[in-house]
Amino acid sequence: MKKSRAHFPTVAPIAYEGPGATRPLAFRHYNPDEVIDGRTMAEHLRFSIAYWHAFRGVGSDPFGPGTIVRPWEQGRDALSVAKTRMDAAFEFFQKIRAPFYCFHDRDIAPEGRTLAESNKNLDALVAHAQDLQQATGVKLLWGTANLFSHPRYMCGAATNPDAHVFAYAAAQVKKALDVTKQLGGENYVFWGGREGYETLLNTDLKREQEHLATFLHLAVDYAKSIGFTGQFLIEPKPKEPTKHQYDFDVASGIAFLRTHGLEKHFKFNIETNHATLAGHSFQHEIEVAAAAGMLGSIDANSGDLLLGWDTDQFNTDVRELTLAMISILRAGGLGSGGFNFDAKLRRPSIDPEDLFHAHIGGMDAYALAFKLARRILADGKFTQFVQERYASYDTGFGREIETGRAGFRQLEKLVLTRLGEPTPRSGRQEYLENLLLSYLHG
Ligand code: XLS
Ligand code: NI
Ligand code: NI
Repeated sequence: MKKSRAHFPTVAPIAYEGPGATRPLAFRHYNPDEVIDGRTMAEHLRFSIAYWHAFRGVGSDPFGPGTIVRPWEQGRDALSVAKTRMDAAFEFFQKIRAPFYCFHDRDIAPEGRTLAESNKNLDALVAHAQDLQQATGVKLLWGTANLFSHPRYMCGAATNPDAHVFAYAAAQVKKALDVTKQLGGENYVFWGGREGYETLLNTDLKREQEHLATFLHLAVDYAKSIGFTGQFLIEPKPKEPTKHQYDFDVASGIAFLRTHGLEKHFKFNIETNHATLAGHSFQHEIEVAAAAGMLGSIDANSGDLLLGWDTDQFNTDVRELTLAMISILRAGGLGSGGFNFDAKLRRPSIDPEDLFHAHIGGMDAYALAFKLARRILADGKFTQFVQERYASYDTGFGREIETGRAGFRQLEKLVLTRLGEPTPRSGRQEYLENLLLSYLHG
């Protein structure tokens, strides 16, 4: 493969310089090579770059066009631009020290006039990606299909009232699964795109939900038939683009999967900004998934609590991330998942260097949170507090309640004859918040 010219000539690979670093283009907390418990930090954190934001985002919003102009986007032939863009992307992945990336089919290759032409374009770019993955060692965390941008999907893909659109989406996901397997993708994500509705005046909700379940079953069957062993992930989001998205949050996702016999095949890809749009904290969504043994991967970003849409910002809130990390580590980690920066630059951040600052901040914040969470869990103070809070269920009648051996009659008798009125105990929330503060800020 011919060596391409540097697309980020002013930026050297980002080095770890420690908390005292003075250069802005350096890591203060993320040291990819540092070994912790027999694994490097790169292996623990499995950071991934989102192709769509980092390399297809141009800074457009509903009030104006793009502001970000990259030199590699200049050129007439869409396929060769796509290849040069991919060269730039892999140079970035390497320089930012990210071991993984993620993409939608249409992020990496232009859509053609027919499905056959789109597939051909995709094949050309997948071959290029294969070469670049091999040359750099960067791997594919997950693949997915864009079933929401093209006008054909304006009323949904799997939940479209037109079976023709369902068939088209099926064909597109079939191909996306093929290429994800070809590139060694470790997971495959289903984000519900436009799977939801605006008004029940034109919508058969029950039928649409059944169609969505059928679609997911077909995907499971197809993946099995080609020997794709990556983890399937549902990425819940409560609203945007549609008013009522069917995968509202993790809890409704679990109910949906169980209702349709899909729970064995799926875990969750939890996105911070989607959690807060659903009125939940990031940690809540992680904990709900973990409780069901369905914690899969993270789309690392942040919303703005003053805004009601998916602002997809880089997250530097170490407190929020530390709490999330505590739940993730307690659940045993993300397995084949990772932390994918589904986050974009603000519209006026137009310099290539901004892309580096953005990801350095996101990675450092997560790395710091990882270290803090490990310390907090190793000390065990919170764990011990919670254990003691529930200790009455460890023995006696509490144990009988948990093991299903105590009934209402027996419990009534117990209260009437022996227990009487319970003694209230403080939840000590403020004490615990101060304890957390002492870990975060000494
Ligand atoms: C959109 C989603 C999307 C998924 C992948 O809000 O976050 O980017 O992660 O389709
Ligand atoms: Ni996402
Ligand atoms: Ni999102």
